[in-house]
Amino acid sequence: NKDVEVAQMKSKKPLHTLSKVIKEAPPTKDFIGALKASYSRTGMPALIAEVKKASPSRGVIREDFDPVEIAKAYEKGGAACLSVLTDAKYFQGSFENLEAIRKSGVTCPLLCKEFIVDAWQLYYARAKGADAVLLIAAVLQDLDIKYMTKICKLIGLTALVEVHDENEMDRILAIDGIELIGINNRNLETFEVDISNTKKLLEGERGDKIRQKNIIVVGESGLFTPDDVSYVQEAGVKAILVGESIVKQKDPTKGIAE
Ligand code: IGP
Repeated sequence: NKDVEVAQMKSKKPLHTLSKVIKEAPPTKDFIGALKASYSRTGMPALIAEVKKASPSRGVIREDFDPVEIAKAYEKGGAACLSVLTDAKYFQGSFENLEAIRKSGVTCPLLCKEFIVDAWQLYYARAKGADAVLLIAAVLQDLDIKYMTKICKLIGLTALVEVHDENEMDRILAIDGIELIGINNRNLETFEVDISNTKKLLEGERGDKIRQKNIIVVGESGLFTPDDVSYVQEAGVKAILVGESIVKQKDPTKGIAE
């Protein structure tokens, strides 16, 4: 349970300690800027490449997992941004991985992939080198999302707000100041993946509203082939978040498998 884990971490690194670290830390990198630059340079959805060792649905994805080597390969392969899993219980990730990648000379903006349930975690992620964080609409109330996106702005973090159904999308579109929305094609309860979910949530009035608000949409999960990428691009995404299909490749500089 995240709340217990966070309470323990909090007692070791209280907010006043983290504030000091953040004050002395270099400024964050422009996550959305990097996505836009990549999209306009290539005409293809910008790649957010995920450093992911394991998942609850797949078990261990890559045995010889070296997070820094994989991050470097992704950057070399043209990723616009990286996503680093920090959750230990389900994904065998860690904040050490995030920190090590930040310190390794990799220059891509970094998304901290964590189940955020407490605003303290935003400060912690920032202190460990994150430029962006994930806020999951399925686990947060509207008020939490409003409050957390404000804190993110204060400390220089970009918030990627994740939705997976129409109801969550409508909730998020009713909140002001959201700049980046991720549509998860994986149902977090059943683990079922269906990439038509991205298309479904971008149709009609929802799509109109997203364009009016200049929100960048990220297609997340279950993208394996160039056809999958074209499909979500046609649906309206300007960025994609890809883990499994690239993390398991012998040469992760190659991007989505041909
Ligand atoms: C990557 P995939 O199918 O390419 O490995 O998926 C990413 O979308 C997925 O890891 C993810 C995720 C999340 C993980 C999306 N939302 C929330 C943990 C928590």
